Amino acid sequence: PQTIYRKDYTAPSYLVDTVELGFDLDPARTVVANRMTVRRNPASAQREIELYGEDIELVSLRLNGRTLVEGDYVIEGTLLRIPNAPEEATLEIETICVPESNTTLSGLYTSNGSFYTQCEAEGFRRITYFPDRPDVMARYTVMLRADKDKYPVLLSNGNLIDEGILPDGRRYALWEDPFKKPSYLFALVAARLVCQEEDFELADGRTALLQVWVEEGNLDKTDYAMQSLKHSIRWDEERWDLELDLDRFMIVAVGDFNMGAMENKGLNIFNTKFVLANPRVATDVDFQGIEAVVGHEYFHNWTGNRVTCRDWFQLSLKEGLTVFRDQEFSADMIGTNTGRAVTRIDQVRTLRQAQFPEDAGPMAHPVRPDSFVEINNFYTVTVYEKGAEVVRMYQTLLGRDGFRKGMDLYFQRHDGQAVTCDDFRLAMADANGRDLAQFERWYSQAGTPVVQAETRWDEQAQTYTLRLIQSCPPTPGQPEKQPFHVPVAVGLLGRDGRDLPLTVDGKVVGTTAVLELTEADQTFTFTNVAEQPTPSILRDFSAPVILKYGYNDAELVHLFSHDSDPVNRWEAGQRLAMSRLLKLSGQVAAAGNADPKLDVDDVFIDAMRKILADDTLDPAFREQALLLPSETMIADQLDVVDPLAIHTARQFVRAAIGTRLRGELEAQYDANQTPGEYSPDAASIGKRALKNLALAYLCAAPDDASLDLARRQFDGATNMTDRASALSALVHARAPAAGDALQRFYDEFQGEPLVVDKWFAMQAAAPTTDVNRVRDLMTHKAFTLRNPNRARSLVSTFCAGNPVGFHAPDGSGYAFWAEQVIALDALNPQVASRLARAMDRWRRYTPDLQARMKRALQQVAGQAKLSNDVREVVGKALA
Ligand code: HT7
Ligand code: ZN
Repeated sequence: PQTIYRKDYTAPSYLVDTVELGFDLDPARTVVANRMTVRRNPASAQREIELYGEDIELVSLRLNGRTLVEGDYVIEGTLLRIPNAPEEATLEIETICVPESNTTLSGLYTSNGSFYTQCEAEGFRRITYFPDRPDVMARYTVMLRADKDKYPVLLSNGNLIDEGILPDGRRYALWEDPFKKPSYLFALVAARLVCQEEDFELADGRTALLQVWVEEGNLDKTDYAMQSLKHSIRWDEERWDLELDLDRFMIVAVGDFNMGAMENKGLNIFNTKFVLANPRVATDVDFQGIEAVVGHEYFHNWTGNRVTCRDWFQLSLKEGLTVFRDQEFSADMIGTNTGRAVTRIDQVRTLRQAQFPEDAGPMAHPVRPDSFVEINNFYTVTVYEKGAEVVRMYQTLLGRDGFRKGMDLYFQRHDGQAVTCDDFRLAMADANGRDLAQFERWYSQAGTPVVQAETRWDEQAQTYTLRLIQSCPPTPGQPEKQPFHVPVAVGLLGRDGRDLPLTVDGKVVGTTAVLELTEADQTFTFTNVAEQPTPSILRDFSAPVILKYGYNDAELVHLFSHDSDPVNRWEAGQRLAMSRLLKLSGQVAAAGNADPKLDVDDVFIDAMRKILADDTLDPAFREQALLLPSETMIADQLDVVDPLAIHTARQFVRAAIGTRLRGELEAQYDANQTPGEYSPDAASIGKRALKNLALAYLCAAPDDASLDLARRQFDGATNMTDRASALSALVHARAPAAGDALQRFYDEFQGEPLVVDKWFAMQAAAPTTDVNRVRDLMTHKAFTLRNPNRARSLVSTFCAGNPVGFHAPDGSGYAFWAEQVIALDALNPQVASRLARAMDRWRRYTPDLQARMKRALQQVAGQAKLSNDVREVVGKALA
């Protein structure tokens, strides 16, 4: 496959002003008529019209009314070229596609018999021939025609101009989008749907019609999505002065979807998982996900749609910025300081769980990649989550007001344009009179920087010096790195646990100083420091780096008990836990079949006890503080990964907490009940989280009383959060009641696809589940590989979320992985290629596992027929 390089970018040869699309929708043969006006781009030296098309049949092509024949145009692969084209032209193109056979879910496809589109990144070319690149922005008019009974709802972007019945009895609808947009934002839906709708008053007094469209039978699950949409609109108005620019904003839920949702202009299409919720079927995490994703897609209307990307290398321009915006939205919706901190802790966890490993593996790439084979492989945690961290660092460096000035200038300069990450950085710099040239390295250099800290208190001089040394490991294609511009937020705790006032460069700076680390090795001095402090470094996780500092247990306990920065308070607990987990997994690995004689010290257990029982702390924070680093995070700290040893060690610590804090856990279980009507507010969610973590710990060292507690919670639960948590506790504890509970759960929820996904996922993740059990589950009548949510719930959860089962010593998990990647690739390369990434870190495992993983990778790589998506991932893994 061909590699595409950022450095090879050239401007489009022709621009498109208007596009008129006519669709005669038929699952077996949809005819698409495309009439567009094009003109030569003065910024391009190229004189040919270049159009892309994929998996579509070209019926006719006319230029200024003249039918072109082969020779007038040339088709090479997906590129159609028209040489010797005039300065301006009207192109008329007729093509045919087959939506019902489109299992890739890219382009126009059917789901449960209805029509949906997904055009990002390069799906529009699967609908018609077009200069399908984000820097070609045009105005669209769309005529939809379809059977009136099967497809009573016909939707597209923008405003509904006309609708009715055609002489032949079919239904038609004419839509016009007043804004020019890139082709990846085009969408249509033709379906039998119902909607919840509302008129909503915007800040400038206009009224917009808001609609949430779902299949019949799901109208009892749309309230939260609608509420989240209204909150999003209000938040964008209040925080950024950004208004909805359309009279109508639609959300449509579809059961077959590759990702979470898509921000098509005025017609957002969502995976049902991020729309449908009520307390019976959705957990607290589901409700939070809906709020975040509804917000995210809505916020794209400005950051992505009004100002879009010049090319796909700039993807983080819209995704990093929009993730940052949705993170801020979720934090503001909670409002309290600890609430904000808990959302921040979640973000740090995601980075460590998924982005740091990506940055250290074969798919490592900069936030703005330099090359790709398949762009769909670059919708990554690096582009999204690390990209959001990069945006957050501007705010940390410039302050909230400075960041806002930068955003205002960005929109002022670039509204209606397709731009680059550099344009965003320059808007930030210019609006604040700052030089942010070095900051560019966050976009161009891959890898997670390591910041090593050393401190010295000089009692005589009353100074405290902090030496920071930064480095960044090599990544594919980037052997050497230059220093980053790193904001390091620092506080100093006195012996009494309180923050000391800070003086830097003779200036009193409050109790948290944002130091700007720009050199490889730099020393900062705090003056007037009258006692030996405990440093709290990288407060609020001020940069996406790995901080190394030789904290001892006493310092960590001090921070864990007192740090005014909740993120670093949590971090101290994670460090205490991680040191124990690493030591214990080493012991297990070294013992082989002998008894490793494990033990957990009182210092750790007492620190956990203190936090658990501290009723002055929010339950949500306590839950985060008590949650151990995941098996993936532990593995990431080790040179040689033995998944079973890690699991055994972590289970041992969980069981130790369950046994030695039994009384406190039971007390918290009782104290954090949420009787009465279910509500997904932050306080109630925090209580349920702490209560259910207490239950999980109690069942980690299962005794009859704890299992009985879980069984009773399962039987009596009035919401899905409590029900699923209890079921999971029973399944993980291998409780005798687990089998019966699983069956009852399935029986009750078999009509709810999203709950059936949970049912599969819970079993796939259980350490007791091996490949045979997964194969068994694949024969269940509810299983299909064709639906991405279902395939992910069982196959991906097992391969990426069940280290013990997946890494079985006989390699059976890897053989299964190879089989499923190959099978899925024939249906849906995007889903297959995400599954393929479960093997990314194969070189870090024990030699025996490594050899087996390599064989499985080679088996996939050796397939004659493989998508570019999967070939790129396995190729890079083996390189
Ligand atoms: N911008 C959207 C990306 C997306 C996507 C990309 C490739 C293939 C399918 C897809 N569905 C959605 C989602 C977002 O970040 O908002
Ligand atoms: Zn996005």
